[in-house]
Amino acid sequence: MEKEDWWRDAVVYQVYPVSFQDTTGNGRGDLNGITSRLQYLKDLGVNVVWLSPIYASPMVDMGYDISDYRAIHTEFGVMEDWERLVDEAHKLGLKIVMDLVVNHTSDQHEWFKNAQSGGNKKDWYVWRDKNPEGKEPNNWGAIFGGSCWEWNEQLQQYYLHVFDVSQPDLNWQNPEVREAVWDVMRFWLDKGCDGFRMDVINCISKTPGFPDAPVADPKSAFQYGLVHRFNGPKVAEYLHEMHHRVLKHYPGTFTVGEAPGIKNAEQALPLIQNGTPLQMLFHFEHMYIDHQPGQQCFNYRPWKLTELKDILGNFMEFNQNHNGWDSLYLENHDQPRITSRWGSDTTYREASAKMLALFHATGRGTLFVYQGQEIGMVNPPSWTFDELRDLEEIEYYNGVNERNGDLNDALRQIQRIGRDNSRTPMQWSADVNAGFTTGSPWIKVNTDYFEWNVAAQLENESTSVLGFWKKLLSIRKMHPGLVRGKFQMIDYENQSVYAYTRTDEVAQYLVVCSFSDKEITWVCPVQTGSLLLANYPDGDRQELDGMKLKPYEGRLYIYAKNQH
Ligand code: TEU
Repeated sequence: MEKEDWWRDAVVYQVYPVSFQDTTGNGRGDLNGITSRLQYLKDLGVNVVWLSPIYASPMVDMGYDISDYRAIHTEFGVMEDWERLVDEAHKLGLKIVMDLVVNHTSDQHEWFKNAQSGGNKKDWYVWRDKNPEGKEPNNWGAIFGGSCWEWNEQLQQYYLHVFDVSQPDLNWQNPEVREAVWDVMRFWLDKGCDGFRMDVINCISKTPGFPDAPVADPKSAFQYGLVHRFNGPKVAEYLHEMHHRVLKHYPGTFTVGEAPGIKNAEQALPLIQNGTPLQMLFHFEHMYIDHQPGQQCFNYRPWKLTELKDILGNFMEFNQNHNGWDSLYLENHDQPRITSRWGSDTTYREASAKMLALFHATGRGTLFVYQGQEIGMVNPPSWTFDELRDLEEIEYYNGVNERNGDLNDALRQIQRIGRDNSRTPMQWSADVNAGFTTGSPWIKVNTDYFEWNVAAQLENESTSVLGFWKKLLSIRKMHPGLVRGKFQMIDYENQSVYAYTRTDEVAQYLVVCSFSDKEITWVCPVQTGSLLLANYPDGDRQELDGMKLKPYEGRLYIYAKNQH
């Protein structure tokens, strides 16, 4: 029998369908491609597969702009392909989680087409008159640039779009909208879908009265772009309604809500305590660590390891004391590759990819692995403007251009932090286009695929990043203390070593991760025990003055409690 809270132990693998596996030769991944790789995912040790959106969409925001919630985007396949994918997944004991994007629709959705011509669904979206000066109702900027308000000539009103102009926000205050969303959810759950990742779910309620944001220039800043547009007073109420109307009738359904702008665990708790209304959230605090406050991600801010410890440590410690639960992610389709970001994508690529894997997979929470992370994929070394596909990067580049800014620097920032870095095709083999497509790929393939690919790493499991991930996931499965046990940070002040223990009735685990690119010595303040896993072959060097840690060294120790 499956445990009621099975989702705590789950290892979720995020598939970005358009970049995963093409079977038609059109250069874009598809559902049959995902089905063909399910055995690979099973062998890796995951048990849930989350699909980024595969619904009908004009693809302005790569499927996060949905034009029909009940149809499959034609380039991904047809409904029978989805059904086969789910059947095959279930046969292997894998669950399929869908992306639920219901803060906004595409402007090509029938609902919006009806609304913008003044039909009976007008109030399904958010409309406002001009202000007394004949301008936009307030100074809110859209996350992808420009104002949040778009004028409609026919209705003589503006509609609200927190993201792109082609992504009008649904009006969640309207009970008909909520009813329509519950129906969409039931539709997929009845068809065999096992749960949802809910896109920007804390955006479904805005600050009442729509007051101005504190920053005058509405074009500036992503994080200010969250103020008043996210975390309105009704988020919890709507999600509890979702629970009562839908989720509780489908016990065991997996739920994770994406929640940018949730600043700490206290703020998250009402949405996840004891797994209701949602089981967990994706907060963004560790992902914002290298952003200038109040500015877009493209503006770099240096950071210290203790800041990362503050963010992640506080979430874990608070949640374990309050029946909350963490989601653990270091990559997704909106973030650059973690090995490039926090590790080294040159000299110490393999070591740092493994150290970050160890760090990631030994946290207290549900584990989310993004496609390609398991083989240590990295950002491509450079991007030209013509190679860019992501609207956020293109808007940013155009903005720099308009201000006569430094365009080479813009491309460097995009290479460092832009969203296309994680959207390059999955590197399956050394064959043409990394085995992703026989056609012409929709986005460039990282040229390092000759060396860095799944096939090569399967052949060298004893040394490869992929082999390391497999070991890690099987260890996590065999040692529940690493998932559910108590988390305790140790040597907090250290700016090079991130170390903690995880403890349950059976054992105490010690995780030691060096974020330094130099060899360092570390004095361990607790009992170490015996080595379970390390990312260097001779990874147990201890001398009287402490552990000798190589660049990006990571170690996992176990100290059994019945030991003396
Ligand atoms: O993301 C929300 C979000 O806040 C990020 O996209 C953010 O803009 C980015 O990380 C800043 O660099 C979700 C989806 O994951 C994303 O792909 C969509 O574009 C967005 O919502 C709109 O649906």
